[in-house]
Amino acid sequence: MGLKKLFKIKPIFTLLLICALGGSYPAFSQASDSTRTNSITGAVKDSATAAPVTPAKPLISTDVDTTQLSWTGGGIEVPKPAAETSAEYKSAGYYVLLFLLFCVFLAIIGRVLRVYELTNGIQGKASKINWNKIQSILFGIALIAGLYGVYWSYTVQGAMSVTESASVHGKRLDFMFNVTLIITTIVFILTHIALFGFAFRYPGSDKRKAYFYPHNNALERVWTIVPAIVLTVLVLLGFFTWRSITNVPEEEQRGAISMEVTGEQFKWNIRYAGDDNQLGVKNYKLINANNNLGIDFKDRKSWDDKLGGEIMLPVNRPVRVTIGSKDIIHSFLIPDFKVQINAVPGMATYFQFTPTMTTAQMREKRQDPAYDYVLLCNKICGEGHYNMQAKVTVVTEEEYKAWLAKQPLFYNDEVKQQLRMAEQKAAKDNTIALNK
Ligand SMILES: [Cu+2]
Repeated sequence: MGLKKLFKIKPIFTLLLICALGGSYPAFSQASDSTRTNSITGAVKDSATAAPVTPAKPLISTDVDTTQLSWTGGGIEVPKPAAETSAEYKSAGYYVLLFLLFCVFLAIIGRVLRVYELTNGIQGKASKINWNKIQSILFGIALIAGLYGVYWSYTVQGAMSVTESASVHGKRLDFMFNVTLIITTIVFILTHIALFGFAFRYPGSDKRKAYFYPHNNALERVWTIVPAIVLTVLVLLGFFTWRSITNVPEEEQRGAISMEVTGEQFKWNIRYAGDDNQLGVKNYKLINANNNLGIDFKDRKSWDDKLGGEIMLPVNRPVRVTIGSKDIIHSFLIPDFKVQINAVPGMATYFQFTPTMTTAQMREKRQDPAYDYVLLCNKICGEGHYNMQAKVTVVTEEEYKAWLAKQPLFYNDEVKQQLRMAEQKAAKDNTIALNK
């Protein structure tokens, strides 16, 4: 297609764009209105006063009457209230259209100014607009706005996303994170001041000629060697920190409280090792309705193993978690302790850590009386992934002991009876076989 033809279809394109944007917006507002009236609070504020209109088909499905549902956060079959997610929702298409419209708007301004300049040229007047100056000012504005944006995101969003760790090794990770953040922030700010600052300070001018400076060995050496040293330090720091977290000496392993967490779609099964601090062996072939984990009860170590409905840990005591999975890969994540490792079917992974703050202390520190540590799955593992979590509570040693004493054994009377029956049946089969 020739360029001239392309220019002819431009106005048509603009018109279509505006129509598409205008056309899509009422549908969005309708969708957010209907979700608001359908929300669990049942508040009918805005639409009650509005004139009754035939609703346009909302882009977001609100077929589920959420007034009839109670959101318990429990089972996966309960749909999430639409109001929580979609009241402010606009699709990516909406923003793309908005961006294109903004570009068209800028192009129109550019054209108008061009016409103004051409008219001036025809009338023999010199151009009054100094584009170089305008661009340099825009660079200056971009620098200040950008630096303010960095400051804002560090102070507002940084405070939300980076929290102080409540475990021993977590403090080391925090230190590493801070060192990296400080170094990269300094480099980021200096290079951007140079980049935008020079463009602002030295705009193009007829009176000045750029100095051609192709090479400087000393400079090359500085900006190669300095980053190489800094990166080496960061990588080695990471390497030794990771080793210290994952390679725990054997006597320290034995001194830690032993427990096991097994992931499955979509929950965590928690097993405490009991008085002997040793977990009984498991075999996936033994998994049945009564033996969810496939514990081998022939192994005496399993007799005192305890079932935990949640994770309860004593403060300042190392705990060694054996992590596994019954079906697919999950990921064991406790954000406050900076603990994360994959839960892999068919192999055990381990994480040893020491909590340093009880739940009560953390609540006080955060000034949030309802705050709880939580174990999450950090691998998107299916439709119920979002709900694959378990409460983690850190208490004093005495409280922990009292709690553990109350937890039920895996090796309970029912299991014992079933094992006895299985044994009797096997003996009977054996005698029948011998008599034949
Ligand atoms: Cu999962």
